[in-house]
Amino acid sequence: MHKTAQQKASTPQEFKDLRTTKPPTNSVGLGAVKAAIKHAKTYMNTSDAVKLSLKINQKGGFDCPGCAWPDPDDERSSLGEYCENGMKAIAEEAQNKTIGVDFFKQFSVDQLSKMSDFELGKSGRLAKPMHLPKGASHYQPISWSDAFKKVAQHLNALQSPDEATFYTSGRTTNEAAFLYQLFVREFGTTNLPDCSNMCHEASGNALSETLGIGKGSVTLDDLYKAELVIVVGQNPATNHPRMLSALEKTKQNGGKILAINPLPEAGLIKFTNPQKPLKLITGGTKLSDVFVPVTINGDVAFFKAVLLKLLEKEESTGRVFDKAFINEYTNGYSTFISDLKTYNFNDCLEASGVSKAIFDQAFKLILNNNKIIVCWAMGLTQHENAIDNIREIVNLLLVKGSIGKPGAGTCPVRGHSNVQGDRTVGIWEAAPKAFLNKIEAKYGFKPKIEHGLTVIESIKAMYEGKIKVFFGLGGNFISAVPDTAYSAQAMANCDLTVHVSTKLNRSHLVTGKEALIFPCLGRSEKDYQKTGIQTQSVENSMGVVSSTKGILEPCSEHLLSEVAVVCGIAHATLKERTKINWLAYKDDYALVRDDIAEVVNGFKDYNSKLKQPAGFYLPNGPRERKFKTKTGKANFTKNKLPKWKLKKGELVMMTIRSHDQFNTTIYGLDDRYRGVFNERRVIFMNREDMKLRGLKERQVVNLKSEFNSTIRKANNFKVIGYDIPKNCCATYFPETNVLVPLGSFAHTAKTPASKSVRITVETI
Ligand SMILES: Nc1nc2c(c(=O)[nH]1)N[C@H]1C(S)=C(S)[C@@H](COP(=O)(O)OP(=O)(O)OC[C@H]3O[C@@H](n4cnc5c(=O)[nH]c(N)nc54)[C@H](O)[C@@H]3O)O[C@H]1N2
Ligand SMILES: Nc1nc2c(c(=O)[nH]1)N[C@H]1C(S)=C(S)[C@@H](COP(=O)(O)OP(=O)(O)OC[C@H]3O[C@@H](n4cnc5c(=O)[nH]c(N)nc54)[C@H](O)[C@@H]3O)O[C@H]1N2
Ligand SMILES: [Mo]
Repeated sequence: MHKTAQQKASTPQEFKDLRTTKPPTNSVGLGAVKAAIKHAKTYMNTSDAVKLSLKINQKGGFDCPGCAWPDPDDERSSLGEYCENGMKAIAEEAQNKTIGVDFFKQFSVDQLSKMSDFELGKSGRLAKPMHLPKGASHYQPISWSDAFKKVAQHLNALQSPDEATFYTSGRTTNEAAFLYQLFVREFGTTNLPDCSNMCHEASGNALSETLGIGKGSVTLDDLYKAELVIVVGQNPATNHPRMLSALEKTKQNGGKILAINPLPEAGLIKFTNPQKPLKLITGGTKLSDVFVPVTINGDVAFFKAVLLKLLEKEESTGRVFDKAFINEYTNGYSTFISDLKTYNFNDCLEASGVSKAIFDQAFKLILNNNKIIVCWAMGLTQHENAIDNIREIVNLLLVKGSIGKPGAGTCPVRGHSNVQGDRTVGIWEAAPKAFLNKIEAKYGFKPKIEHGLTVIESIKAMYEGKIKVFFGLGGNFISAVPDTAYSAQAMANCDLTVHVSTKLNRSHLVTGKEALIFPCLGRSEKDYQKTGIQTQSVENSMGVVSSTKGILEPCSEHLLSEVAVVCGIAHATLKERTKINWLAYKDDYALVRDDIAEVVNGFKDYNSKLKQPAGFYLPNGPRERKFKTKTGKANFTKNKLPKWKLKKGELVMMTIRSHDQFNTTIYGLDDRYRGVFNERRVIFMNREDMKLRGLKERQVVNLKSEFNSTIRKANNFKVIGYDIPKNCCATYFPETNVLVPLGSFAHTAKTPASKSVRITVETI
């Protein structure tokens, strides 16, 4: 008997050997340097490691495939703009082991599914295209041209192009992403779900509505000039380590930092810059001036409490709000104020879970500073009321006039290294009409205008048999999405699932009736094409587009670039129907950029601008106080307090990243900054909540979530007592994605609410 899709999708439940220590309060420093070196030495050749570490994020080098944090415009450290987790991301990609035909002959799909995510990733780089025929137990080799034909046959046999869905993860470069969405639109659908749907979609929606652009407004230089940086719902020491160098500069220039997070994350407290030897000895910089241990999803309540107090001060002194800014640039102020007045300060403070003493300290910082930047990530976006979270932050910045001036503005800190760029060049199931018109004018076909399916809508459609082909450009869909068991069945219901990947992952094992793996080049590798080694480009979290060029030899001669894969499939599928010369693009990526320059705003003279060593900035209205919203002004909004209540015995659970993972790629089994070693199946709980339930440290429990009368279960987790607000708990993703209901998502953005899952803990 084959294992079921659900069985293959769940992570193995065996324990390793958990060790815990007191969590450190300092981050990075020598420990991070040592960890980076150890990792590189274990998985890479030494000469490759040295070559790469000198070229990461250097001008003319290659863009780190880790996070989307920007590189300084001017000086870059001679040690390499690297960080521990960037080094891990690169070591993961530049591994010296490959897996090819023999590997897949040796292990059946069922056997592979028994491996942990860590083991799957460590088996090596994918080196040959592979095919899992209908009913087969093992993947078999296939030639590229046969593989392209297979995809084409399936796509062309569909009754409607809308029976296919085309996912993108955020590592894909601008060139590959632009061509991919162009192919999908010419094929005839707008089903372009992407990892953004699970990530910063709510930021994009809320910022477009209020400020007229779905991106942040600040530059790195603004961070250096800010009087106050608020870091909310984000864990930079693990996920954006180079952000800590920027925060260190904020502090050196006299700025203050306010951190708002249920967890006292090490990097929010103190930082030792690894690029400054003296700091390694003297012990680093204290980062947060005030730390606010908000309850999970207590952010709207907290910011409302702040706004209420600010309003009180404004009404008594008249010196708190920036009235000149409000009058000239905003809309909806009086409605916002009359709505705000319907809330009671004490109720808001109570709902935020913050003590009055800590509130007062935080409030003072906000009251007394006028150049404020708010940085946020998944702690705000992965809730049902995510849009409200972000809009309330905008309200705060607007009353303070903290937008469109040096040292002030919005800073949604992006995840994947090119997730922002992918959206800019058209990976969007809801692309604006103006963009589609330009596609039509340039290429002569009519792209579909109706919105396509997001991630969770695609899953539902696959489950219901309405989607028959799933295509993934990068990523690890089954492990990244919510509701693992349901989603596994959705994958299994497809006729064909295809993944373009660098590494083996669980999505290759939870397949449709037939499946294909397309192994592709990674960022760090040279991309040889007819006109020479190709350069590509990416956009960082602050809207800077820069070039990236691999420097290592490809790990296998059978790899294709993502651009070549897209061109191959488009050519095979669209044949005579196409109006586009697909094969020309893969020989010379400069041609793709010429097209982007014509179709996408802000890319005029793309090819020549890309030659600027530090790249170029895309236009950004709010930076200049130009707000291209429906009202032509920056909009105040009315936001409600979230209304949900825990049932007796329930906890609210956030699913977060450990220090040793990049999303679903597990680099190792430690979470050093939280004092957890050699185990991922843990649940962090408040010690009083443990006592209430009679739970001891390391006791093994099962987790259960009940949503709309459906029960979901994840078994075998060890309890760790932790400094987390009462009624809150935390676990790692993807192990607990099985508990995240598909039906619980951010309104309008449809981002799964994976930071507010209601669960109960059962002893066994
Ligand atoms: N090394 C490494 N780097 C990465 C990634 C990775 O996995 N590994 N992932 C990349 C990607 S795709 C992304 S999107 C980013 C993710 O970057 P983060 O958003 O920093 O990642 P998470 O681990 O999801 O952490 C969420 C943080 O929000 C807090 N939080 C949770 N709920 C709430 C809440 O209700 N309110 C507040 N105020 N805080 C809350 C958590 O305690 C945690 O500190 O990182 C990117 N960079
Ligand atoms: N419960 C819960 N779920 C979450 C989250 C959460 O916080 N909690 N976070 C969500 C977020 S923010 C995100 S962004 C998603 C991430 O979702 P995804 O982007 O789908 O997942 P990743 O783990 O980043 O994808 C890793 C895989 O990408 C492939 N890969 C790596 N580099 C390349 C490359 O250069 N090219 C190609 N073609 N493939 C490559 C490798 O095969 C690797 O196995 O997960 C989401 N899921
Ligand atoms: Mo993300």
